[in-house]
Amino acid sequence: PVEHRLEDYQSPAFAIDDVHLLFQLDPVATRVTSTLAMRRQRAEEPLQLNLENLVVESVALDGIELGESAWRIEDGRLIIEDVPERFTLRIRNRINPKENTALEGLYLSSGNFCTQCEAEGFRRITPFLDRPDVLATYTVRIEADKSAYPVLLSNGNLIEQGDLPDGQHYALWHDPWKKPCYLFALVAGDLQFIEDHYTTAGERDVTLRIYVEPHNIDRCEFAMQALKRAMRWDEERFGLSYDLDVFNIVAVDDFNMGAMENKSLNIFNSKYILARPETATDTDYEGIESVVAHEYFHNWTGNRVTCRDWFQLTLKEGLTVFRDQEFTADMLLPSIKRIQDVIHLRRYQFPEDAGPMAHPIQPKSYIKMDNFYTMTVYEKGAEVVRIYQTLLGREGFRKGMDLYFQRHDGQAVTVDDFRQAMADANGVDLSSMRAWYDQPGTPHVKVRRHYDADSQRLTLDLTQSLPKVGEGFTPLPIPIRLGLLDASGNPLPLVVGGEELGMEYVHLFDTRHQQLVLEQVPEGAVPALLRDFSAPVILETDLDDAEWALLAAHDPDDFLRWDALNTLALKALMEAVTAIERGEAPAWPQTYLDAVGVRLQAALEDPAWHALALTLPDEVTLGEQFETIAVEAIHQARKALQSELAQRFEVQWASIYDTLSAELDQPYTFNAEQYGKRSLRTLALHYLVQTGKAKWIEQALYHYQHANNMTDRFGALRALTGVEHAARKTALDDFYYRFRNDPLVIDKWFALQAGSDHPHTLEHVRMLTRHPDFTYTNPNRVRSLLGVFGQNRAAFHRADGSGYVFLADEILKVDKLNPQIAARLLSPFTQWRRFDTARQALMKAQLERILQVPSLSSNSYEIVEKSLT
Ligand code: DPP
Ligand code: ZN
Repeated sequence: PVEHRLEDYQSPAFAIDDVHLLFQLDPVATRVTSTLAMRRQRAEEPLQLNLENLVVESVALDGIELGESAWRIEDGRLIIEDVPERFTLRIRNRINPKENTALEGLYLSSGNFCTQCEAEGFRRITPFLDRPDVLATYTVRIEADKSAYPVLLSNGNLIEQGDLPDGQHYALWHDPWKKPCYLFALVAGDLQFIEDHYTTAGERDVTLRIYVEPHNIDRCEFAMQALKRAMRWDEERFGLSYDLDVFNIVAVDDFNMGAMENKSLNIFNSKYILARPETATDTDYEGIESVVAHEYFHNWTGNRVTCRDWFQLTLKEGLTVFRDQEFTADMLLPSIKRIQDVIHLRRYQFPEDAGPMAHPIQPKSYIKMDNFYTMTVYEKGAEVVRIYQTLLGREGFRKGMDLYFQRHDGQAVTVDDFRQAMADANGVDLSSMRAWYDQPGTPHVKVRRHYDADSQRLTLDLTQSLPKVGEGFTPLPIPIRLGLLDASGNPLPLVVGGEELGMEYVHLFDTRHQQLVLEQVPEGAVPALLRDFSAPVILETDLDDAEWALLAAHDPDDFLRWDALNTLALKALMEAVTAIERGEAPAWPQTYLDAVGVRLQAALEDPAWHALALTLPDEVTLGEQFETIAVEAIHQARKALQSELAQRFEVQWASIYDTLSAELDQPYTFNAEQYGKRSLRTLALHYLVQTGKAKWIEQALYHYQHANNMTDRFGALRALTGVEHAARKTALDDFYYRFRNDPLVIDKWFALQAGSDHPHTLEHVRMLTRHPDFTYTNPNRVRSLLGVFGQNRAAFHRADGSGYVFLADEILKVDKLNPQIAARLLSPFTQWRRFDTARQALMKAQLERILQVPSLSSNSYEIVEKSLT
């Protein structure tokens, strides 16, 4: 496998200005004719077009057929030595969509044709300069059987359509906007659509359509409304309007990613479009709204301004995730969204950044780009974009965005161009931000306090480090949003250097070490640091439990209050883990139990926040606090605390459950208020079931059976899957038969069992791979069973290693069909060094076994190889 490096970047030797494509669709032998208007940009280089998995039938230069000696195919390239300054190249080639189980390029999903070209799938359609800095206009003619494929779609505007002999028909599409080939899309199939309209600020009437398979036509309305909300929001917040008269979305069942932002023809994993209250949970609704918005927002951040090369991926992804986060915050509740995102970041990105696949948000090298669509590039990338906004303010950030589009519309640019636009628009120097793009790992910020009662000064001794890089790291600009509370929890003004800075300010900590001196600070005051999680760092303070409890009770920042309680829970759990490892029973700190008691009293005042605050940290996040992850002790500690909180507060949980049940006795709507109430009620039910009392298990079964929406039904089912009781099987069987014709819901059924606490989860999952509804060719199904299993700490890491052998076998099966998905499934193995020596050896043995497989994909090879070195 070849490694690609950022430092080797060279601009393309040829430009392609205009592309004409003819598709003669056939499931096993589609013919593609590509006519490219090309221009030499560097002397004395042969023309080299990328290609993969296709058969070239003929090549013609300026209308003249080239003999076999004039071109050759070598190392995934079509090479033509002799070409003039300007020329037209016509290539005919053949592809087999039906055999395409990798789901890159042109493939079939439920018998319909669709495409996925990002990052490097276009080369599986036709030979091309498959790189994002080659921008062209596209005209696409599609020919296909009319009865099997009545709908024919591509990017841009429909120019013409009509019938052809032999039951065939055609459609001609033209996209006036120049784009890189990764944004190309084609869809052909038996689809129906819903239609709506949006009028832009500039009075352009845009026709909006969502295409689905006919049986899903009643599940698209929410996605359509979400799209319209996103279109309006982008105009209001960023002044960005849509730029064509049509915007189409197509939902398909077989899709490697969540969705794809192809110009004016977004293709979605049906998981992020289809929803009805009976089949989709609140979380699903939230996901749909944010992914629809995310892909729409790419029209400006990604499509109009694109990436120079794939090392710049975070330029469009970090920025677009940030934009969709801000959108969801406005649609739902800002503080709830922020807490959710931080939980997610700590759970998935922090471990990645600490493991062997750690990379800067701008990676410096890759073997398969597909492996770098990561939590780091996306979510940490979004945190870095957020830092600009924190430093420049919303208005300053908007000025930077405006300048970015003014300068770079129609170009393929770099993260440095983005940073320069932010800096120039605000007249500031942002060069130190480069450090966030160049270094892997989560920064640590250590805070030590010195209080001098006589001078009323509180000195904060700040130290930053970057353990992943070590001593030689370059300091990062870390904005610390801070406030101060007095000993009774009242906010105090901040005074620094004699200057009154208000009740909150952002301190920029941008060196290895700094002292921040707060003045006029009374005895017992507590600093509130990193409000709103103002930077993606690990904060190590010297606050004691009582101080965290004070913050948990009184800090005005919703995020920090949540984080304070979460910190108390983590500390309690860490002590419990240590106790369990010593063979002792855990003792729960009174400060923490009291803090929970206080929260329970107030829970109904703000259900959404309390649902988050009263959920214990997950096992992975807890494991990250330790050098060596003690699988059993962590699992036991968390279960023990859950059952402690369940029993101790049973009365409170029951009362919350009853009150919310009465309030929720109304038709389902997806809105922030109901969402919050449902979350808290489900959490209460979980705790009640954890008491182990038969009456609560029966209540959960009743809750399951009488739910009028999927959020409630699934919440109850989840509570039941962890228990050893007949109700578990009753509910799981019922769920399966009720929804057996609904793949997205059956995915939930698989996922629930794969993620279960049940002691026999491995056996269940093994059985489920033989279930008639399990298939290795559908990514959603594979992720639901095998992906979720790999994330299940207790089941995957069984001490005898049987979980490892099982998953490795399964990954090898997937790797033959779909390397991208296989490589993702490997991620739990990459953490092998974090476990005890026995588990390390068992995991490593599986990685080595995988590496020995001669036909291993380069996707999987890259992950395994990097994990072992
Ligand atoms: N479809 C992926 C996303 O939108 C890659 N562009 O993030
Ligand atoms: Zn994206």
